[in-house]
Formats: sequence, structure tokens, C-alpha cells
Amino acid sequence: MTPSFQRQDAELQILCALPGRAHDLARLGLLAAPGRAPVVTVIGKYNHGKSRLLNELIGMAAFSVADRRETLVLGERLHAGVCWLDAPGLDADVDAADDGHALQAAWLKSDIRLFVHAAKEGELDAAERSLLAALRSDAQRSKRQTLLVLTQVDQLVDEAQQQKVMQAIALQTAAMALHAVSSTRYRQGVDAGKRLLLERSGIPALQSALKRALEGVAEARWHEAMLLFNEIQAELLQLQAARQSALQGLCHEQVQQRLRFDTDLIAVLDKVAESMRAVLAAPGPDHSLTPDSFANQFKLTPGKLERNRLQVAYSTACIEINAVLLKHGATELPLAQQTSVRSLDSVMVAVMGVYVKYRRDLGEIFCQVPGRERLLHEFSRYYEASVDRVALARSVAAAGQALRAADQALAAHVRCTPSREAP
Ligand SMILES: Nc1nc2c(ncn2[C@@H]2O[C@H](COP(=O)(O)OP(=O)(O)OP(=O)(O)O)[C@@H](O)[C@H]2O)c(=O)[nH]1
Ligand SMILES: [Mg+2]
Repeated sequence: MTPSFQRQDAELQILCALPGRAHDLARLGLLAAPGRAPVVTVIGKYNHGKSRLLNELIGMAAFSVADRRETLVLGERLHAGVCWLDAPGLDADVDAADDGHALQAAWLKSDIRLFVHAAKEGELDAAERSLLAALRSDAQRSKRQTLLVLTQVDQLVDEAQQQKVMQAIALQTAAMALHAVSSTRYRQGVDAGKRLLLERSGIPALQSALKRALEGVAEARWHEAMLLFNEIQAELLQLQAARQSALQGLCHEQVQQRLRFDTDLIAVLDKVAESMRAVLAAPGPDHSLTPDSFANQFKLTPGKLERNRLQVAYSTACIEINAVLLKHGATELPLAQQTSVRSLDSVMVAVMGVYVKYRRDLGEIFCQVPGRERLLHEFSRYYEASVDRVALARSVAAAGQALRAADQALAAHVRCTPSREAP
């Protein structure tokens, strides 16, 4: 497997364990890609002059500019060792998919964001404020920088109005540095070779600020890579611990449940064996084996009385054992063993059979070691095949699998430990 496939494979394993970290994993993957140029993205509402600003910053008409909603998909241009991203304008009323692209660009790919706001619009609106707040809090966490750019300032009537707008925005942004620019003035300054216009355009000052920000990208990337790596690792460790304890809990329950069943089953078999011994110890001949004749079919014979006594003892034993099976949810046969005759679908019938029991049978079944061992073995087997017990076993298997997935994700994550790129 090539290193990039290995990384994808590892990312997939981590993603399966932590689906909520999809974005961070994608970002971490980008941060790990060697030799990636720093990425500068414009972000802001449509028609606020984002594409034109990028064109002026890089000195070429790389992105399409128009007096309407123009940029609809993410545009990308590599220039002077920087990747410039032109994002569609944000405006929830127009097309949420475009907004999605712009945000994806801002959050996923970019190292530096130019948050663009057109001066003629005055203050930032609610959507801009909340986006800027999110970008700033991300900057605190990831050290990715956002530069606030007030565009198209030439459209304001005079300097005083510009100051008014800037003061209003300063109040909204807790005095975040605001770069006032005019692409129009800059172009005029370049075309006419007028230095004053160039300076008044604010673009050279923005370029200097951008240059400083770009110088910090390598350090910021390293910080962010370690931050994301450590956060994901902590979450994976947490997940692993939670899954470990879930599995332990289920295994404990499985063992305890079985212990409770074994204890109850042994107790009832002991009790039944004792009662049966008393029944079988009756003195005198065993009349139960003497068949009834036609002549005394309606008479109470010693044979009938004895068979009746054995039958009552046997039924009592079965009822007592069945009570234990019932308590532990193991009275019905597993689905695969069920027949069309409902009354035969019980564990008792399956284990004890339907033949008539005589003294010898009862002694062998309940009082002798092989019989008792068989009962223990058979009832336990059916207990393990009972619905709840099978469900518990499945939960244990699933919890084991989930733990293995967390283990693998953690190992995969460790294989992706960031390494610092040589400057
Ligand atoms: N007067 C003036 N107009 C500008 C300036 N910057 C851009 N414009 C004009 O504003 C309009 C919109 O500019 P774009 O750069 O296409 O705006 P955008 O933000 O990229 O718009 P979308 O791609 O739709 O999101 C165009 O007509 C530009 O020529 C400026 O500094 N001054
Ligand atoms: Mg545009």
C-alpha cells in the first residue's frame, strides 16, 4: 500500500469510530500532505468584491468578476507559492449549496481567511457577525488567521462616512483590525502609475498584512495538526475505555446470569433427587410393572395406584424444574427446533421425552450421576439457546467488535502522528 492509501485506510478506520470528527480528519489529512502551498480564501456575502480583491492581490484576472451573483463554485489559482481560493458569496436566501461550498473552503482548505464586507452595506448583518465570530473563535483554537477587509470603500461619499462605517464595525467586532480597501482605486493607481491612489486603495497595506500572516502559516499548521491529533487521540482513548467497560459489563452480566441459572438448576435437581429417592424407597414389590387386565380395568389396582404415585412424583419434579427454567427464560425451544405441535415445543419435553416413566427410569433420570449430568448438560444447553441469552451473547460479540474497532482506530491514529515539515 502506498503511504497515501495507508493514510486513507487509517482515516477510514478512525472515521468509523468517530464519525463526528469527519471534518477534523479531513483537515488533518490536508495538514499532513507534504509541500502543500498556504491557502488564502475570501469569504463574505455575494457581490461584496471578493473575486476582484483576489485578482488585485495576485495581479491578474484569475477569477471572474461581475455586478451580480457571479462566483458559483469554488475557484482555485496557485500564484507566487500561495493557493488562492475564490469562494461563492454567502447568502442563505439564494442557494444554500453555494454557501456550503464557501464554508467548506473557509473551514477545510484555508490557512488564512479574508473576511470581506462591502463598505456601502454599513454594519455587518447578523449572519456575517455570527460567521465572523465562528472564524475568530476558530482562530483562537487553530491559530488560523482571519483578516477583516472592508471593500469598495470608494463607494462611500467621503472619508468621514468611511470613518463612521469603520467605527460601527469596530463596535461590532471588538475592535478587530479592519483593512479598508478599494480595488477600483488600486487598479486606477496601477494603470495611471499614481502612488497616492495606490496607497489610498489600502491594497498594499493589506498585502503586507497578508505577507505577515503567510509567514505564520507553517507554525499555525503545526499547532493545528498537533491540536487536532491530540483531541482525536483523547476522544479515541475515551471511546476505547467506554467500549472496554461496556464489554466488561456485558461479560460480567453474562457470567453472573449463568451462575444464577446454574445455582438454581443444581438446587432444584438436588431437591427433586431427594424427593424422588423418598418416593422410590417405598417398601414392597413394584406393582407399577404389573399390567392391568381387562377384568379390572375399572378397579383400583395396586399397579394403578403405584403408577399414579410415580406419575405424581414425576410431574411434581418436572413442574419444579420448569419453574426454574421459566424464571430464567428457557422454557421454549429455540425457533429452529420448534414443531407444528405447540405442546411439544417445550424444553421439558425435549429433554425428558414423552415416554412413561417407571421406578427405574425415575431413579436413572433424577438420582444417578449420569442422568443428573445429562439433565444439567441438556437444560444448560437449552438455556444458552434461549432468546434472552442468545441476545446477550450477540451483545457481547457486538461489544467485542466495537472495542476491536476502537483499538484499530487508535492504532491507525498513532500511525498518523503528525511530523513537522522541514522549513
Ligand atoms: N466601486 C467598486 N466596485 C467594486 C470594487 N470591488 C469590486 N467591485 C465591483 O463589485 C461587483 C462585484 O464584484 P465581485 O468581485 O464579482 O464580487 P464577489 O463578492 O466575488 O461576488 P460573488 O462572486 O457573486 O460572490 C463587480 O461589479 C465589481 O467590479 C471596488 O473596490 N470598488
Ligand atoms: Mg466572486
